[in-house]
Amino acid sequence: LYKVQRPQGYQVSWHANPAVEAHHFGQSHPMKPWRLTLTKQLVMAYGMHHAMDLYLARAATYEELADFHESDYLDFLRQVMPGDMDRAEQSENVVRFNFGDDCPIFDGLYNYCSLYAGGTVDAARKLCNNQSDIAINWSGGLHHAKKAEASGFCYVNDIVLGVLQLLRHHPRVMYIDIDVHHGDGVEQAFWSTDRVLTVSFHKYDKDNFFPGTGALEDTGPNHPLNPGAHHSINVPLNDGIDDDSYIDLYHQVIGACVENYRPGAIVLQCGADSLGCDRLGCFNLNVRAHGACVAFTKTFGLPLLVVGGGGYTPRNVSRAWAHETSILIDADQVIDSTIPESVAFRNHFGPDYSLFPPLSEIRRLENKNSRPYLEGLVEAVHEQLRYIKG
Ligand code: ZL4
Ligand code: CA
Ligand code: ZN
Repeated sequence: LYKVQRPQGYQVSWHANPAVEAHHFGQSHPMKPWRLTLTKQLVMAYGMHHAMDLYLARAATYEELADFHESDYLDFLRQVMPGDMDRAEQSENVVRFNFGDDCPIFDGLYNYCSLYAGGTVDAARKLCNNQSDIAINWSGGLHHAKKAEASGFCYVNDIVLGVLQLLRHHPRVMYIDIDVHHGDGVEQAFWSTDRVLTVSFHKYDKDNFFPGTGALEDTGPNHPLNPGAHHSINVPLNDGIDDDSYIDLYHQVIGACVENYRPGAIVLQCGADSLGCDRLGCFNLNVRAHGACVAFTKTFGLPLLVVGGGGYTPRNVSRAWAHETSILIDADQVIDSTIPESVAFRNHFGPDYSLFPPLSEIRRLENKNSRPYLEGLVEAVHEQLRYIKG
């Protein structure tokens, strides 16, 4: 075990319920809650749990879920059973609420949803009570869920619930999403308000990449008197973006957003499907570059709610989230890049047993984001920020 010194001056809290990890979306479904087990094993093998306050996440109550979701939808979510997908009397709701291959009905579905949502709500409340400065829920980050619809492996939008908690104490909250997919559910939930600035970086290809939204031009409601106008920021990217371009872009976009909007708290969705070698993703980031975004976000010293999200190559998801945990507790400089001998499931990390395998080399992808294209994105975002004053 490695000795990690508790950093002086700020508290990091970890919110998780191991019951989340045991749920299965079904044979060959890309979403594997088991990646959370792997993450936790790494974090513990490095001794990072000694430097955080550990909380067992409660299940969010029905009423808490109803802060965002419609009761018709929650009632269905609460009572469906595996098999209902093919049961005639349920077929209307299965279609209406968008259940199917992406969002299957599996054993314990409502339990799964209420536990990951409970973690994010708890985390947000710890930040509001000043009992935590940085609160982490790697099981959250399910950014596609709508108020009455499941979408893209997401059923309950824990991020929206967390932001709603933070809005009770902070006039302005900024949401940042580095998942390879567009954070459409969060954007939509806060589309018409200037109290939340949403920023998503994602692969954008309207007809060929899920969910097909998040164009640069989609900046909020078009009516200038709608307070939400200009308060959605979209950074649409092409395949193969590399470490240096992404970090540079992130610094330029997020630096300017924080400076102009002056949020009271930040919510960061750390979807790990933006890493190279992801089963569904098409970016070419290494673990260090993904982590550099987390590190930069932390430099503002604002209350920070960190959630997970996508990530479909479990060994790399756990590497990224363990590395990011070490950044958040200020221990990234003291932990060994070789994965500890003591870690459970260590075979998953071979043959290199490194926290930082060369993901960008393993599946070489041409960077289809030219310098001028990226410069144009930064220019457009800076232009948009001229309308925003916090
Ligand atoms: C799968 O193998 O692009 C689901 C989904 C289930 C198992 C057996 C069924 C086989 C890939 C994906 C048929 C599956 C067909 N199984 C799925 C338009 C689509 C309609 C559904 O990271 N088919 C939909 C959603 C995306 C679509 C991405 C990202 C979530 C997040 C946050 C959500 N949906 C085409 C796909 C498989 C499957 C294999 C799959 N689904 C890949 N991409 C999608 O942003 C957590
Ligand atoms: Ca995103
Ligand atoms: Zn994703």
